[in-house]
Parts: sequence; structure tokens; C-alpha cells
Amino acid sequence: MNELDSLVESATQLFAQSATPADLENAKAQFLGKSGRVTELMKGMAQLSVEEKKSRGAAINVTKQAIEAALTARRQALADAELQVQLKAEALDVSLPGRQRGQGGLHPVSLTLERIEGIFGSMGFDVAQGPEIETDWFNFTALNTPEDHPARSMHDTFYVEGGTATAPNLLRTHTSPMQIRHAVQHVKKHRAALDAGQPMPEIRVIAPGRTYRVDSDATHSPMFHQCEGLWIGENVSFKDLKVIFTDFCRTFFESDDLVLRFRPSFFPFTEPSAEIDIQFQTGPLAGRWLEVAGSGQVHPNVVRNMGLDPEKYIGFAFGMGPDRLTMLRYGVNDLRLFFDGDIRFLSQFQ
Ligand code: 2NM
Repeated sequence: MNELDSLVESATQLFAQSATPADLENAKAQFLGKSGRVTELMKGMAQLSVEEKKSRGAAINVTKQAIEAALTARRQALADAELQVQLKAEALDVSLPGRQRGQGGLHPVSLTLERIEGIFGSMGFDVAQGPEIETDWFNFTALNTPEDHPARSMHDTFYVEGGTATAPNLLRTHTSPMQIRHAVQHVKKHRAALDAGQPMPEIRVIAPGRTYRVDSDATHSPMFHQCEGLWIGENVSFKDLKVIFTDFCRTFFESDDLVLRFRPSFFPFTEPSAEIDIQFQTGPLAGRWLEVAGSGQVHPNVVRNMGLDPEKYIGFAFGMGPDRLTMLRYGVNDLRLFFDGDIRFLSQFQ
């Protein structure tokens, strides 16, 4: 191999070893730059004769073109490689399924409220909804709750601006105030008939919604849900409560293998009062008594505050916790999971 061919070969080799465009430009300078080896060869022709210059010049030119061709090829190869790396990094798999918009759904407690409303609706109950900020009257006084009852303490109730100095407004601690509001409206609507001694259609209503108490642990949340029920008429008894509530529980839990127990208790707004416990005969919760509601015959003072004569009108009321019912139905052991807003938990109920 002659001197010129080996020059082309060493240039080609050096270009091949250049891993980056900057390396390559350095390598180019060694051959084609101002003091590069091809330029040196040109300078070396000075002493040659005209004839020799012609043939030597042509040969050097061929060499130079070969080196330039090698350089161009290597530049292209480096550019191609760089493009491949970039394409790989930005690769899209067009065969993947599209990203869909996340699908929303009802909160598990909302699902429970819908079930409760559906079941009581089928038994002829209205659904009443109303203010979460209540007056002292509707939340406590109308419900026969004495001034010194512990539920009225700053410790238990969130008082807010508004109302009077002695009876500030508050976040309702139960939905019973809505029962009173509903009953008062109902009585107002039928006032003329009542005054004429005609019968009033029965009051049959449930009041579901948010309620608030100063309380926070694994089984208590400062905001929780309640659903209270009320049935008032001329001849409504505890027996009706037992029938209604047994039917409700069996439908709600989709189980006829379920028994109820009415355990004597106390509430200011009912007399007599009872806790309602249920017991599954089969399944994971079988054998344990589970408290699901409070209940009782509506206190005569409360009936009077509805605008009715307690000598003539009588009935029952009950209150239950949809949050707890949801925990029982789905086997959830920490109430706070419902209100943390963690989509991994909530999406399991869709
Ligand atoms: C309960 C337990 C017992 C109740 C009473 C009333 C009203 F409006 F008639 F006075 N509504 N809800 C009641 C009775 C609520 O919750 C544990």
C-alpha cells in the first residue's frame, strides 16, 4: 500500500474511532485542517517539476476526496445513531390502549343513603333535606333536650356565628331538627283540616344527611352521616316500628337470616326509648349483636312542638348511622377511610 492509500486508511480509522461529532471534527483537523497531513502533502510539492506536480497533485486530490468522503460518511453515521437514540427515547407504542378519562362514581356512603331512601321510599316515606347550620331551637329545644344536657356543651357541639347570645347557631348534631321542620310544614299544610276536626294524613319521613360533633377517632368523625325516620299518626305504635325496621334491615343487608333486639335506652326526644341491635345468623358477622339505631316513641313535648296534640297524635322515630351501616355492609373497619378521599379505597365500591 502506498503512502497516500495508508493516509486514507488511517483517516478512515480515526474517523471510525470518533464517537461524537466533536471528536470527529478534531480528527478531521488532523487531516484536512490548515496544518493537517493533506495540507502538508500539498506544501511538499513546492520543489517538484511541473510534470511531477500534475500527477502528484492529482493523486493528492484523489486522497483528499477519499478522506472527505470518509468524513461525510462518518458524520452521517453519527447523526443517524444520534437520531436512533432519540427515537428510542421518545418511542410511542401506538398499539397501547388509549388513556381514558377516569370514571367517577358514587361515594360508598352515598350508595348507602340511596339504598336507605329507596327502601323507606317503597314503604311510603318522604325524604326531607334541610340546613346543616341549625338554630338552637330546632336542634335541641324543640327536641325536648334540656338546657344542661351534655350534648349542648361547647365540648360536643360546633357553635357558629349567628343566633342569639344565649342560643347561638350550630352545626346540626343530628338530622332530627329536619324532622321537626318537616312535621311543622306538614301540619301547617293541613291546619284547616285539623281545625275542622278532620284527619291529617300521616307524617312519614326520613331525613338523611351530614351531621357534626366534636369527636374524632377510628369510629368517630367530626362530620358523619345520619338518617332519622319519623312516623306520626293517630294510631301508630311501637309494633309498627318493629315491623318497619325489621323489614328495612333485612332488605338493606339482603338477609332474612337476621334478627333484631330492642334494648331499653334513653333519649330526651323519645319515651320509651330503645337501641336497636341486629344479629346475623350466618355469614362473617354471625352471632354478634350489632347496634344499628336508636329509636323510641316520640315524646309528647316533641309532638306538641310539631304543632300537634299529643293526646291525639302519636308515633315513633328512629335514628341510624349510614357510615356505620356502610362499614358493616362492606366489612370496613376504619371510618376515616370514607373521608380521606383516597381513590384507591373509594374506587373499590364502583
Ligand atoms: C334517634 C333515636 C330516637 C328521633 C326523634 C326525632 C323526632 F324528630 F321525632 F323528635 N327524630 N329522630 C330519634 C329518636 C333519633 O337517634 C339515635
